[in-house]
Amino acid sequence: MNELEQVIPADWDVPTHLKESMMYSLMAGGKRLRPVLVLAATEAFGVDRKAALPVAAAVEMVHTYSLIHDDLPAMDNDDYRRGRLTNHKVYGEAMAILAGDALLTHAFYSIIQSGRKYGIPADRLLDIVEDLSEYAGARGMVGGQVADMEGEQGMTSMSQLEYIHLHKTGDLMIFSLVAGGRIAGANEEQLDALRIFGRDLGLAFQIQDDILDLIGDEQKLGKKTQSDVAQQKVTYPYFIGMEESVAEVKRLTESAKDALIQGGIPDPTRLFEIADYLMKRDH
Ligand code: GRG
Repeated sequence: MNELEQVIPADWDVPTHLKESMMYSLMAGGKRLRPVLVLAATEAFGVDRKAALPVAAAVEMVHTYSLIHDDLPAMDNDDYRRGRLTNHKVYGEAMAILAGDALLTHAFYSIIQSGRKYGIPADRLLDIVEDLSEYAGARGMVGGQVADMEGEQGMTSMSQLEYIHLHKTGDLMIFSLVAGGRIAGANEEQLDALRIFGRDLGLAFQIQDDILDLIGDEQKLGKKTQSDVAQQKVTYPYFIGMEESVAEVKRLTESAKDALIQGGIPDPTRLFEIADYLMKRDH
């Protein structure tokens, strides 16, 4: 996305290694799911997606920061992400932490810029900034990450697992959809519909992740049976089995789509397509 390439203006005086480290992870690819949700939500109201580009870039910056920090030795200690070496493997731990911090901070700048560039009213920007602080922070993604970390040390219940999925993964998706709606001037009922869509979609996305993870593990372990593998990781298939998990992804996708119809979203076609694509994805 061109918008991402230009997030740090050329005339800004930013230390070279910091800029490189930020751009290394930001431009490493990935599905760009969250920006796509912002743009599709704006388009669902017949509004030009251009005005939503800075907010779409902002949510990808927040997502990228979370991946950089998640990969650090103090967290998941991963060597590869998005098909290349993780940020700290290339730039060192200290720079990876700072690149993540800078991406998170810069996301808020990008949102404010959308007001200046495209004339989005200040009250809408205020709501978007408030939402991002909540959905990405302690009550949102960071809280979900902490619950996940703590869950790894002891037994996780089904409701704890749902909390982790909803916050760690779902909240940025809800933010993306609601922000797209806010840019387009959606009313409260429509914003609620986008929230429900995001919640169900986020949960379906994560259950599908669990399913794909299990299939991947099985292929690696060869001889082990599905249930042997499922018993080792506390995931949806662990609690309700593979078949039920697949059915749950379908059920959540349908209820997500239904919320958009009930909530009077003028043209949800693209959002429907995204929901269907996610349900069928194999990576
Ligand atoms: C460090 C505050 C903090 C949070 C980390 C996002 C996250 C929270 C952890 C990443 C680990 C993980 C596998 C999370 C669950 C699903 C998820 C969010 C996967 C990554 O999102 P994708 O699949 O990634 O959209 P791409 O690379 O396609 O953007």
